[in-house]
Amino acid sequence: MRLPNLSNKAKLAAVAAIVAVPAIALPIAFATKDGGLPGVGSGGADAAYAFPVTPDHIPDTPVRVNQVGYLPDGPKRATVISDATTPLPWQLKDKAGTVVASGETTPHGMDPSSGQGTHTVDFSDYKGSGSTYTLEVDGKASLPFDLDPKAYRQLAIDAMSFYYPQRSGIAIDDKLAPGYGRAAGHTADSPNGGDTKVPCQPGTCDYSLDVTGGWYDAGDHGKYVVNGGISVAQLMSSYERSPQASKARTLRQPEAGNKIPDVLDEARWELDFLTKMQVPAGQKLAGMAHHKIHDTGWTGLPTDPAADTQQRVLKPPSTAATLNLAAAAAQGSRVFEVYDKAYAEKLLTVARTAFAAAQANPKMYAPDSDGVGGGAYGDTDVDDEFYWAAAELYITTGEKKFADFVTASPVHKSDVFANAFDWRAVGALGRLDLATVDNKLPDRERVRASVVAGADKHLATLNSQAYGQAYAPNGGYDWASNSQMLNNLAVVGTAFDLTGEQKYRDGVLSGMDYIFGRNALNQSYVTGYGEKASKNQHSRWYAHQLDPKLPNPPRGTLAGGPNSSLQDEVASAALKGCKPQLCYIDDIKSWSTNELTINWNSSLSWVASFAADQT
Ligand code: 9MR
Repeated sequence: MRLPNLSNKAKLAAVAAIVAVPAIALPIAFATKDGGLPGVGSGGADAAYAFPVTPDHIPDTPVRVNQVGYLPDGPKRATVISDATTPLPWQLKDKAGTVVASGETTPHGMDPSSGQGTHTVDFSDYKGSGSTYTLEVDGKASLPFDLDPKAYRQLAIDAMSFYYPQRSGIAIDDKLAPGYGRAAGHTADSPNGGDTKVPCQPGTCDYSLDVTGGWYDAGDHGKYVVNGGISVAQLMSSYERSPQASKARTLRQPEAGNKIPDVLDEARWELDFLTKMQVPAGQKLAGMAHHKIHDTGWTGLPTDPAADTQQRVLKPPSTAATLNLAAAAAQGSRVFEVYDKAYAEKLLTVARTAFAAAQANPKMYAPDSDGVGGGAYGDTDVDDEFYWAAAELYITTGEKKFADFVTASPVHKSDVFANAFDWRAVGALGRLDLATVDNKLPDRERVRASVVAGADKHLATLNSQAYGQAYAPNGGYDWASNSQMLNNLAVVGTAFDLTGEQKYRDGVLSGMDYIFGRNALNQSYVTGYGEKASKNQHSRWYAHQLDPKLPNPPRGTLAGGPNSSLQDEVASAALKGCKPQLCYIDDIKSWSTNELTINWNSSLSWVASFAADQT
């Protein structure tokens, strides 16, 4: 269940209660359910805690459920840690403790992703609704959860409202984002002069650009075109799959109420920044996009964006960034067409110019080695970026030359769903849009079938896993495994949109359970959602763990999640030898397992809005 909004005092009482009671009595401490937003205008120091963060000591339980909830007409699955080889009895109890359904678990055996003996429970047949249910197996109770048709409605809003306090170049209004108000970051009056006149890396070009605005990438102060592009694209795709629902969704942002869907207002904030990263006309590489802009050295934790004193630098253009800009701007052009024709035209010009520049400079690769002061985002295979950009330009313009480019691309017939898509592998973004957004590509039926085939594979994966996750890499879990599995769920969700087949809807809903607590750590990876939720994601300004005066990340913030490579010191000290699912620690210094980013919240936003629409 989502924790109720509480005042500080009430929260402390609830925390005391939760710590004092055994797991089985937990529901009583959380008998109140409230789906509302924290009071707008309630700003000030207290407001940072307008939603309760997880107390530090949640009693553990071997019964792992989606701590947020299940849709009454959706699948309801859980996992139990047990080495028993025979089925165990389970009971579903309502708030009053009455048994409303019962059955037996299915032994699933040793789960390689966690090293745990597991059983699964399926209580989908129970169609009741209400708050504070628990699942008991062998006398042990799960954390409480709701059965609620609206279980995901607020999440879709929160996941997308994550972007406003992530904005650069604008003061964050505490009335709109209570507890998150802060001065504008990287504006002209910033200690380092901000992003108004950022010079090129010495020796690469001799101009400066105004690259103010956009979103900070993650917990750092950098802004990176490839990551910005896929994030904004995913937000725009959530709009394109469901314009009506998007229009009805009010986000916490200054533009709310301006007659443009809020998700598009948020997208525009980033599109404007991406556009500023384009090399101006008259310069040697005109039309290309600079790969990234960040500090010359890593800023420390915590550092408010407005307090950054380090020199900012514009990194050289890259083909990947240029094509990313082309794709995002082309998509932006068509979604803004009905709201702002002039802006749509401007974006299309940007996209065309970028695509042509990339064709003229097809091998300007950003190196993996450039990771000081900001992430590298290196990429030496840009066939997929070319494909995605051409696909978006084709869908927007209908021009044959782009269709020809798409159909001639080696990516067009490759299995873009073999692995999860991300900032480096973007072919799937083009394929998904070619399948779902109206166009006349000659082999469109084959394109659509390829999405369904990709979804079938992810569905088979999630149905085979003890914890139901749509992710089973060979070997360990990758950086941002949570985003990867959510992106796999987006493919499954798209198959539902294409076919209307129930199994795909069930797959998405069931796959989300992992993110919200049906996992080896009993961990909800989304702040403010679930009894035991991530709250210390790596961030320079949501650094509550380091400075109690600062807030935790806003609710609806996704943590990157288990990463077998343990690249940071905290994770490598605490988690050495971990099984993939256990390679996670909710510590602000564990940037390789516990960061927050714009592209991970865009995965969450897409899937959450899909789930919200299933009511
Ligand atoms: O998300 C990125 C991940 O796929 C890469 O493996 C990793 C190392 O290059 O970088 C991640 O991106 C980080 C970026 O470089 C800087 N901002 C924070 C990002 C999330 O950790």
